[in-house]
Amino acid sequence: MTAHEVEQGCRALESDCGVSHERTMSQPTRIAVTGAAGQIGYALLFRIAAGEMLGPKQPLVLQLLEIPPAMDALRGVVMELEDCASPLLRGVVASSDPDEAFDGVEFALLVGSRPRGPGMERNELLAVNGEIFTGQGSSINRCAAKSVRVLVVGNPANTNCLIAQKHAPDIDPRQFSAMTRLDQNRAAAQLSSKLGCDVADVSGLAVWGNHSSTMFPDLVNAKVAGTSAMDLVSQDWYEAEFIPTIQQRGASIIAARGSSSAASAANAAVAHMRDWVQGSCGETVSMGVLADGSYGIADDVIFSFPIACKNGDWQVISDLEVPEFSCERIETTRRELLSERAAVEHLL
Ligand code: NAX
Repeated sequence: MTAHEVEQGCRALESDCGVSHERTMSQPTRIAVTGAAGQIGYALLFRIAAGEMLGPKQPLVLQLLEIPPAMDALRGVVMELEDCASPLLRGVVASSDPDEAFDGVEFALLVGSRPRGPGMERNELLAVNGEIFTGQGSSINRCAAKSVRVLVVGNPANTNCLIAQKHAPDIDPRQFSAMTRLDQNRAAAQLSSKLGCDVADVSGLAVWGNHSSTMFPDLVNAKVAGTSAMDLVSQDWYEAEFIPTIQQRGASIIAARGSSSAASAANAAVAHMRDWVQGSCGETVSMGVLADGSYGIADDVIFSFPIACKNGDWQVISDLEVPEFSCERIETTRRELLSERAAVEHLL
């Protein structure tokens, strides 16, 4: 374990990060991961089992959901988890029954979804995946702990999250989130590479809107070692290179690797949950959450905002600068989310 990882784990014991104390450190926490035999699942499960999400003192039970044709592959993953002999891992449940996988879980990472097939229209993809997330939302409502925190990774993540949330009426909507942390990490890495600075020097950087090619990575409120990022880069680079690079990064990885990002997605999922539970210690993080009227976005959509996490909860960071240029891009991604919402209206 690196010094950084030890430090992250130890954050669970520090009060100034606003740590949630609702979990007792000796009782295993149940964590559901769907699509557990997939690429992201393979990069994610071992990191959770090693304590990178909930800290090095929190025992856990992994409850893994897959579809029946993938149960053999999942059996292999379970054997590998066993072979890690992780002292924190107190049990693994592998199931194709959502009610069994979500039973009593305090965390649910919804990774599994149907990939877009050849010739499949976006609306078809929304509908096919929508059905998965209606069922999983209902199952979470029936079977998970009422305090469950949900992260949707499977695409289209924002709208899948909205569907799951609508089917879990007994769970506080604030406990549902969609992942845009990978986009934020990509943006921080591109900025640090452009400026030749450490990625740790970048702060205040967030991604607004949908996890799609309309997302808006916002440099106006970002700082690099305390200096405004916009004082260090040109508007031209920001508009013509930075924003399109982040918006197209997923596609660039598919083109180069032949399959979509997996390790970096798993890394982002761990960071998203870790910061939500342990606090973001004053840092800005991007999370897709149910729009609450912040920055004038009051639609019933899951929208990524600049967020601060404290005491096991999150708040949209208010009073950020949103100039006309940013407003236009936020409006574009908002409209896309509304059109996705309209396409799945019958599932809500
Ligand atoms: P894989 O195709 O490798 O794995 C998906 C797994 O989900 C498969 O094993 C499949 O059997 C399983 N699955 C399908 N339907 C299921 C269901 N109803 N219940 C349980 N399991 C089910 O995809 P992978 O590379 O792991 O990506 C998973 C999802 O993450 C995709 O939708 C992908 O587009 C999305 N991503 C989201 C990102 C984000 O930032 N939000 C970034 C990475 C990734 O593109």
